[in-house]
Amino acid sequence: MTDQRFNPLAADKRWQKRWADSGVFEADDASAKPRSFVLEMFPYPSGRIHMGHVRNYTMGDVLARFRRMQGFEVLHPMGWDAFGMPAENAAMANKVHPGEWTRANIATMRDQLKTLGFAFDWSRELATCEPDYYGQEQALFIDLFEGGLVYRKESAVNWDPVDMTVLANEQVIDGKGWRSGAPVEKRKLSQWFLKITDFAEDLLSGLGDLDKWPDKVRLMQENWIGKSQGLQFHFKLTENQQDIETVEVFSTRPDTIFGASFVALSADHPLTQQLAEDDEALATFAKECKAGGTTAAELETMEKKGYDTGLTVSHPLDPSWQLPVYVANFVLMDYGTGAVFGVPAHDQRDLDFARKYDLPVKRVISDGDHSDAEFIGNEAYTGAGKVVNSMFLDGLTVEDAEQEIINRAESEGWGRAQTTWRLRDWGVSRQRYWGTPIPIVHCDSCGPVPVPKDQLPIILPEDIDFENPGNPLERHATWKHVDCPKCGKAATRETDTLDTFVDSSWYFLRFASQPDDRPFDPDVVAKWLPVTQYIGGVEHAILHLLYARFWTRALASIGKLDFTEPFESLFTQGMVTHETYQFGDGSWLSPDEVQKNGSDWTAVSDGSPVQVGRVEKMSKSKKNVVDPDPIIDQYGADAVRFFMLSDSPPERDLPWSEAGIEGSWRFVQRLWRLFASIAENADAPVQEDKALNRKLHQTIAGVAEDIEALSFNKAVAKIFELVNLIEKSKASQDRNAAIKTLAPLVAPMVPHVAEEAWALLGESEMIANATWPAVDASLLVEDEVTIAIQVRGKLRDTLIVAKGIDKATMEELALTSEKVQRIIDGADIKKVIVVPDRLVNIVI
Ligand code: ANZ
Ligand code: ZN
Repeated sequence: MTDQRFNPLAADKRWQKRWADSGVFEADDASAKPRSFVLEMFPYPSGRIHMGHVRNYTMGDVLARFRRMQGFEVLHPMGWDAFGMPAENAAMANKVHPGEWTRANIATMRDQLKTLGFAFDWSRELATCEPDYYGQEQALFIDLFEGGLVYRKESAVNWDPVDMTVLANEQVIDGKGWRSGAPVEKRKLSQWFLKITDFAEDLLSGLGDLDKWPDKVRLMQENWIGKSQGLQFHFKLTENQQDIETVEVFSTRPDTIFGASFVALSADHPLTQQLAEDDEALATFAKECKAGGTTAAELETMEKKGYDTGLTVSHPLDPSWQLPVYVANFVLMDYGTGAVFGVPAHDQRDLDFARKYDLPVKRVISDGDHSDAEFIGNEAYTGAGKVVNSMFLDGLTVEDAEQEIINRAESEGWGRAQTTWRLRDWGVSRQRYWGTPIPIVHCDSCGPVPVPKDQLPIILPEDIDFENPGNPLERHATWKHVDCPKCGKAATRETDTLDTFVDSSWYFLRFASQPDDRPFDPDVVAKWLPVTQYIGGVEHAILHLLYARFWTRALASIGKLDFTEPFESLFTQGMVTHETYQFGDGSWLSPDEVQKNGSDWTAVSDGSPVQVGRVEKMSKSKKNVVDPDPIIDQYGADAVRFFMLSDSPPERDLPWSEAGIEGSWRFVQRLWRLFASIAENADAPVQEDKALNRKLHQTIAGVAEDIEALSFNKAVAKIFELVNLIEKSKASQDRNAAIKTLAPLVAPMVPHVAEEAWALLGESEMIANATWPAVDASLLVEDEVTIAIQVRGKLRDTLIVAKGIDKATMEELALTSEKVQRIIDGADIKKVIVVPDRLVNIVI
């Protein structure tokens, strides 16, 4: 007799080894099958796998395994986004080399992933911190450099004056250095930029074709790219300021030009700077403005402040009308022209400003009820309407007035239609050690010279020290000093490394093809790309996904690729969440440090009271983390995988619960008992079980559809229903057959128990090589219907009848129903109404 219990401890390892030894999940570039590239965002090797990874990779794995069973050649790779700050922080804290720390983490996490039985093609594993990867990235950087897509520009960095080092944005906390606590200064450094703005229009219009991406992600990218169309024009200064005669502004609402009440300059505007030379109060004000935040959210909420320069400008449509010129903290220098005209009636920010400095507020757009010139109240009207109080624009719509003003400005020569973008070129220089060295040598005679490709990779030196703050590459005695590749004179290497987002902008290409002598083979890449299904966190909706789209376009523009969108379909999964626990003093406790006594929660350590807080994303800072390792040890990989799929729709959050994982464990055991029951029922009668067969084939079709749509929880629900029905069915050969078909049906989700069952049922091939069960379409249509039987409109009975029976038979069946006869009780039947396949209503 077969073991009544499935023992994952033994089975998981055995099957994982067989998958690895046989290489079943290695993708074949030469295969003639249709292809599917299933990719989950590769992890940063922070130390251990967390539940978010488990959920993400389980989803991808189910799809990858399912597509294999459907006859696709599947590429499902895994690797490591291995450069970045945490390794340097660990180096400083623990005196361990960042490489050693990173590689040890990779080893741990690789082992953890293997215990979950993911169908990865490990032969293509890559780590971005290894020279065979980043050396090829250096080659691509040089290609882009030679293609004119890389340039150098002065740009501000965060400078810690105590640690004498550049800080990454995330190392600046409330304006202070994270280690020194010293107020951070802005310093200008020459840095490398990639010309993503060359592709702004194309990155924007390309979003229109990404119909398998979530709308919210496309919208976020659209907003980030930020295309604005409007009018750029100048106001004439009433008196020239040295050589400055005009103030250039950009507006998306030139239709409101007659509602202007002031002009505002950015604190960094050249005119502001010139005036500040002789105006100490203005210089102080400008300095204050620069200290404030510059994010959109900060600008939105901060108090609007201005400084009256005393200058005036004349209105372009009425030279006798003069407007005051302010310097204002809400005007950014690096957007538009760094100067605006304010229309308080129709812009909230301008209205706040006007009320504060007592400036005129003139209505120029009617909201239907109002057209008075004097605008009352403190809420700007930003809606549509007809233009009023605006001379020749009166009566036009907002759109028509915009066009009219643009035409006039262009014909009179004081302005022109202009498109402005929020997107900025991508600064990729990082003053850090643990990243891809930028393959450039600086020569006094030749300038920046790219390192010849045959000298790549430029390998990071190992003998570095983290005793002193800053970038160890700058202090390295020999690495930095080289001869110029062009003229041979003494020169220095670039000591900046690349932003780690560069590493993740092309890794999917390297997964598809990884020759030794170049970044990828475009012909092989063309076979696999674009990625059929990409799965990851919505936190990457903007930067990573935009940079990857840009790199693909940039490489296409220099002839290295012949497609522009890397990810055909994108799915962003929800978070794994857990309750939070706190002591009265606010300090956090982890789930295994607390226990429930009756309705109260207490600390395991000393029984002191604990407060239960909100269910939130698992995070180390709140300690509400459940480590996958002991859970896998206890319940086995399949139960963990199944729980990740079953409880919530994949795009929503999944609250971790002990009850949930136990339920999944029990379900795996139920499956096993069914598989084992076949042997016990070997002699069961040959007897048709029509209901079961129908359910089976509906489930095969439904689960396939659900997995294809990544609606894993729906697929799980269907499998539950089928299993319930099988359990209730009488032993028969049909039942045995249904159970056997169940194995490939659940194999993508719970592959270990499925393999074990397959072997038990006498199959010599692995289920990993099995095909998806065929659907008998004739069983998908229901051939029975339930009809309602009413007496005087009231439901009295229901009957199951063959679909499509004639009216007379329906009537006869209804009238012979015992329940119905009791109600009629010999009364006269006046009328019988029959609706085919639906109901019979008897009127007495
Ligand atoms: C006049 C006006 C009237 C405006 C009105 C808006 C409403 P988007 O759509 O985001 O591109 N602006 C232009 N340059 C700016 C800068 N450097 N810093 C801060 N604000 C700036 O925004 C364009 C609008 O933002 C422009 O249109 C300008 O104000 C302001 F009823 O001009 B508007
Ligand atoms: Zn030189």
